[in-house]
Amino acid sequence: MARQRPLTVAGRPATLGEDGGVTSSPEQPSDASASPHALVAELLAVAEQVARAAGRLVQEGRPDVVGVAATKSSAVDVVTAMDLASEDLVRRTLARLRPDDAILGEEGGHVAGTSGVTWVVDPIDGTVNYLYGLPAYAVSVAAVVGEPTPATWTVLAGCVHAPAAGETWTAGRGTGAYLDGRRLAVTPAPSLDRCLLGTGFGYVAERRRAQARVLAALLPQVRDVRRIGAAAIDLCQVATGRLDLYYERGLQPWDLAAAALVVTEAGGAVSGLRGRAAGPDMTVAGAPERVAQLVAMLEELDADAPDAPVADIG
Ligand code: LIP
Repeated sequence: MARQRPLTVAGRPATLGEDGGVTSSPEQPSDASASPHALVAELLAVAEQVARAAGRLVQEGRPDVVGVAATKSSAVDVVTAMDLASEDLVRRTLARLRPDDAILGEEGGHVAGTSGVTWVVDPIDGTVNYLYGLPAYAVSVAAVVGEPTPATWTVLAGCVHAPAAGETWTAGRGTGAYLDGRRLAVTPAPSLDRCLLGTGFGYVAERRRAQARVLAALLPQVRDVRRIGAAAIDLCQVATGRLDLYYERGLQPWDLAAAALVVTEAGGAVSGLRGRAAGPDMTVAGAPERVAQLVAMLEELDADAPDAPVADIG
């Protein structure tokens, strides 16, 4: 990917500290609009505005019968016309509000920018729920700096807006996580056998076989399992205390960007396996001590092993 131009805050040069904090250049005059929190607040306001606008479109424009516009990894991995319309609205709105920023969207890919900020967008997370009229779907919008992949980015602000549920999660780096304005704090972890565990599955048969094996090993060891069908909502439910733990293999940057910040700003942990960051190989979220325990169990189960072809399993 091309090297990004330097980050700017209110038009002035800014630097990203090792802790992920954003600092405006010291030789520049400082004012409120150039402070790190001002940038986070500005990006968060844009994220929420855009997510709400797209959420309105998605919810109010849902036909009684939703058609499938295209398929992706398998015949059941669907794209609806509304996924495309929602992402188009998000892209047009961001281009107007933040014309120098890059955008990475689930349906439209990456468009380069010059500011150092990339918007990572899922126009409908939970598309199959949307298809069936189940309310667990959301628009997810996040602003990141650094290469827009979970291993390298720093997420500055994010919004997960679930219009049918009437719920909106927001988080700004260093400024907390909120559900509809109520500050969130991850609940203290119960023992694993009292944990309500969320997870999800891919759309390809080989992946699902492997995920079923892992789930079969975990299910007897927890309170119960929920499969909500939208990763961004699952992660936000962890931050809200409605799930104790969540893990899933196969998440993409747009599934994760906003919601992972909601979890960490609520005091939770979001991790991958074997010391790696959360990402496509595995994402585990919850209270930090319980995440460490689940990560160890998933490593032991080789939950990130390559999928075996279905024909080889017998
Ligand atoms: C969905 C994820 C979910 C996963 C589904 C699917 P989509 O994203 O949010 O966690 O289990 O298989 O990937 O396809 O609705 O954007």
